[in-house]
Amino acid sequence: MNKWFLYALLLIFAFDGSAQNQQPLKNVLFIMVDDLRPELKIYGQSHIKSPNIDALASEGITFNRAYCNVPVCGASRASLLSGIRPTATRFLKYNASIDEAGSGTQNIVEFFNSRGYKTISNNKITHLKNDIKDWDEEWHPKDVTWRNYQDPLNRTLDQNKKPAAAYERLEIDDSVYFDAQTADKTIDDLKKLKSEKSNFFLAVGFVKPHLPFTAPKKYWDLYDIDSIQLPKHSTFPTTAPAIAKHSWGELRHYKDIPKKGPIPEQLAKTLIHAYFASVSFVDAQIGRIINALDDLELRDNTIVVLVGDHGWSLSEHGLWAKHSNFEVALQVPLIISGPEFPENKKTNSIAELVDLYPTLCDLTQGEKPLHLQGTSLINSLLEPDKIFKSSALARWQKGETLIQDNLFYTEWTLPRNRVKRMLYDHSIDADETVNLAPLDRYASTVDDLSRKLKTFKKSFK
Ligand SMILES: [Ca+2]
Repeated sequence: MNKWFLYALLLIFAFDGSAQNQQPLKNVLFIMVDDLRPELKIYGQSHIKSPNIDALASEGITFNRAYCNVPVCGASRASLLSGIRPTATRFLKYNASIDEAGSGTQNIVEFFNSRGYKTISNNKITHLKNDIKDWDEEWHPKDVTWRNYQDPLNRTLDQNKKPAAAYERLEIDDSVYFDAQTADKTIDDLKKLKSEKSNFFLAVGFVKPHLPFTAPKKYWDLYDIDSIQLPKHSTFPTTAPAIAKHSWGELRHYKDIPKKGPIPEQLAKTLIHAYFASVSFVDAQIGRIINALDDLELRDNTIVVLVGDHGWSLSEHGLWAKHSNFEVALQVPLIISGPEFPENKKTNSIAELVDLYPTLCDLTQGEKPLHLQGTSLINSLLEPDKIFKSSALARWQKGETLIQDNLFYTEWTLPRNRVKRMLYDHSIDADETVNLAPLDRYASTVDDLSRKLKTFKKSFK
């Protein structure tokens, strides 16, 4: 069938529910990777070795500009899965619950259940276990603690609630770690789903490269630590407001990480090495699942989504971990591959994680629930060379970031009506090193962005 004819059909199905009985429904394999920043070859960074993610990108559309709506695990996932944006009173913390979406919302699992799909969650999709009660099946690998250390000392420390290592490099089989077990379970599911002929929404949550960076040694060996460089700008911008800074307590919790001040250079390089190894480990597991999908001949009827829950600082701005309004904490990798989309394409049109739910409604020919606050990305999938969306809105605690084309504007409204602001123009300063907000010549730009931010906020409740 002619490719353009297929695109036209997909558009008709997307906007005309009456067509839904005329074509088999698409399955969805939804892969979420915890704390995966878009430091991947496909994003122009060459030192990460992720051949399986690269291959998936070559079979679909890569979003060069995808952003989370809140840079912390639980809140980001609850927002994505409910299709509702975070506000000052909703989706604030790592352990946010989808129940904060309030009544009258149909979460994405209910959406797929109502349409006869089999819905399965393998490991970390919601941050809290059983936060969504609607899955046909929710599965988690088992260990004494969630950190899943294998080194005996780390295990003992962790079980006694004492800080253990931030990374682990053991000559050990992949299968001892949760992510390999999650891939095993997912491959078994695909086989069953194929034989049952069920339509499925199969959600797979990998937990690396979240801390601690535990990856078998063979993945560390893919990298030469001497070739690992610290980011060009590893200090906090002197022009940025202090409120933009945080003390990255998430990393400092671990053994041998300084409780105050910067991380010594060699340790910083080791942590970056460990993060890379963890990404390569997860990449291998993703490859196993995609291979199974191909081997089972399910690919022609399955949409594959690969996404991270938020970004991560590896010492950019002198910061580590998530929890900030800098782009490095907000940007996520996003790849969508489906039988009817162009292959090996990238789009510069903006995407937000809150857009995924309406996108999956369109891609599976379902009517979008009225409560959804994002916008379907279907146009970007069909015509990746065009810009359909040029803004995004994210928040971290009291800081709200409006991304408008190349401008990244953050505003904090504090007690006694004090306002702190931060502005970066990515066309001249992609690393966000000089805060332009205090400069007179940017006063009208700041006013304009501040107005747009307030208008954007008024567009949803
Ligand atoms: Ca996360």
